[in-house]
Amino acid sequence: MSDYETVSADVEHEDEIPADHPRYQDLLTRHRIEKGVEKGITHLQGMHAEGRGSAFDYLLGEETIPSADAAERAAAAHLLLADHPVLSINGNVAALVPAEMVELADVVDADLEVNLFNRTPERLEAIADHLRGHGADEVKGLEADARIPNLDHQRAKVDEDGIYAADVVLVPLEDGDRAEALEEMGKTEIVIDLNPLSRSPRVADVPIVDNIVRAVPNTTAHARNLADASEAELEVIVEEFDRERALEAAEERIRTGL
Ligand code: PTJ
Repeated sequence: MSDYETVSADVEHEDEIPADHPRYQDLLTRHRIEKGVEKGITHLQGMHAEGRGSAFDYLLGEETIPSADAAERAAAAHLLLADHPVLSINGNVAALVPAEMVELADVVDADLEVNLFNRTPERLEAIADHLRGHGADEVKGLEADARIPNLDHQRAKVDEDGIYAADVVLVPLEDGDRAEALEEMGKTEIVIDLNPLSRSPRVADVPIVDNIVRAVPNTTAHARNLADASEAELEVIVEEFDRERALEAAEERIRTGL
C-alpha cells in the first residue's frame, strides 16, 4: 500500500468500465493511474501529469496522427539498430503500459530501467515487482551506481550498465531536463509526450507526440514488421524522419484541429 489514502472509485476493476463508453480510453487510463497510486507505483503527482496529457490527447483527437506513426516507425528503427537500447520507466509508465513495455523490450532486445523523479526505495521495488509480474526477467535502476552529469536531482541516478552505457534511450512522460542531459552525453533519445511544447520532445531525436497507451504497442508493431529489414533499410527510415516536421504537425493539429 502507498502512503496515500484514496476514496475507492465506483469501478474497482478496469473490466467494469463499459467498452462502448465514448470516453472509454480516457476512463481506463485514469483508472490505471488511480490504481497505480493505490499500489504505491505511481506518485500522486502522476495524476496531474495524466490530466495534462489527457487534455492534449483530447485536442489531438485521441488518435495516432500520421506524423506520430512515422515517429513510432523511426523509433522502432533506432531501437533495432541500437547496440544497447534502454527503456526508461517511471511511475506513470509502469501503471499505464507495464506489459506493453516488457513486450517492446523483448522485441527490440532492450533493457528496462526504473528512473524516478520522486525516488524512494519502496517505489523502486514496487515498480520493479510490477514489471516482473508482467513478464520482465530483469529490471535495472535499483543499483544506481552511476550519475548523469549536469543533473542535480534524483533522475540523475542510473545504472552503469543500463542508461549510463546505453546508446539509445526511450524516455516517456517527463517534462524536464534529463532529456537534455542525456543528449549532452551523446545518446539518441526517443521521447513519448503528448505535449509537443514540452522540453523533452523538443530535444529528442525522435519526438513521439501520442498517448503512451497507443505509442508503445504501435512502436512494437513497427519493430515486428521491420524485424527482417537490413541495417541499410533501417538507416533510411531513421534518415528520412523529420523531427521538426513531426513537432510542427502535432502542434498544428492541437491548435487548429487540422
Ligand atoms: O514517477 P515519477 O516520480 O518519476 O514521476 C513521474 C511524473 C509523470 C509525475 C513526472 O515525470 C512529472 O511530473 O512529469 P510532468 O512534468 O508532469 O510531465 C509529464 C509529461 O507527460 C507531460 O508533458 C504530459 O503532457 C505527458 N503525458 C502525460 N500523460 C501522458 C503523457 N504523454 C503521453 N501519454 C500519456 N498518457
